[in-house]
Amino acid sequence: MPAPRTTPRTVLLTGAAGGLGTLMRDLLPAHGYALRLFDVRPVEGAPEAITADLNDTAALREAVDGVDAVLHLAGISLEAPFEKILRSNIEGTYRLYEAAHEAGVARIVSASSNHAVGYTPRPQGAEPLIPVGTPRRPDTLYGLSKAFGEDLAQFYWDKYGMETVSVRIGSCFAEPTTVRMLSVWMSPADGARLFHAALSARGVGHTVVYGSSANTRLWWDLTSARALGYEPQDDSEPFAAKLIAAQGELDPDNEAHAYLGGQFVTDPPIWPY
Ligand code: NAI
Ligand code: 15L
Repeated sequence: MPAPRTTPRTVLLTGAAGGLGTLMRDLLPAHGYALRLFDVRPVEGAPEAITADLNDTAALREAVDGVDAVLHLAGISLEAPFEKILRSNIEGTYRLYEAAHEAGVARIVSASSNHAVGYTPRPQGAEPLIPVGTPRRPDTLYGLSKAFGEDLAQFYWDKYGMETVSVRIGSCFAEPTTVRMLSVWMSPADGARLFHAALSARGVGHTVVYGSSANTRLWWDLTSARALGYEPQDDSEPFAAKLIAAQGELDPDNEAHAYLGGQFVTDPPIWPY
């Protein structure tokens, strides 16, 4: 467990009622952060949380007032009708950036997704890992909104000098549940380590990183994440034998196994990924 800083930094956590938000509420305080919580849904066990939509500018102004940084996890987290994606992920993220900029917040750590590059063929055999600079190839309207989020972040850095680390998260759940996830899994503890690194590294400008553990079967390059000081401690490999016995190895001839985005490339996307 990392030593807490002497003075916790106050961080606004959007999406605090969600799966990842709930995990980070448990894990980030040990890294020295005091969290202010925000979500359109009530946050269980936290009556002090701000319950509001990302498009509620007055609520956003209150939320960002006095915080050192924002960890932006709120949004539609799967494929959905465009109107919903537009409202939460595109307009909502824009309004958050505007409020943060007006309040002089120095940095946002923003949940992008592997689905911003989901149509990138996964590396096979000895092929090189996918770099962060690979052309964006969204696999869904959802992935398209994450590509927008990355461009928004670049724009606020270039125009206003407000920093962002865009984290293209793989699959951050307690355990990997599919063979694909053996490659893209990020353990919750590594997620907290990565968000901590992204919140505390100096001079990030706009940096894009992949978010995953040090998986034996990793598909992408963690160099830019490690450059922030991220040192992943976990590997999905202990889960491999059981998952492969149940589901079989990935089949390169199966479309849903051939790209980074897994089943998100199918139309419609189907669970499990
Ligand atoms: P989730 O769906 O469990 O949580 C998202 C939260 O955002 C929900 O509590 C929801 O109420 C809130 N929200 C949605 N629209 C909102 C709005 N307009 N205003 C305020 N709050 C709103 O998703 P999860 O898994 O916790 O993911 C968190 C973030 O990380 C999402 O942005 C997702 O796209 C991203 N991500 C997550 C991955 C994962 O493995 N969990 C992988 C890649 C990206
Ligand atoms: C995501 O972007 C989703 O938010 C999450 O629920 C998972 O589906 C993850 O990607 C994944 O690729 O497994």
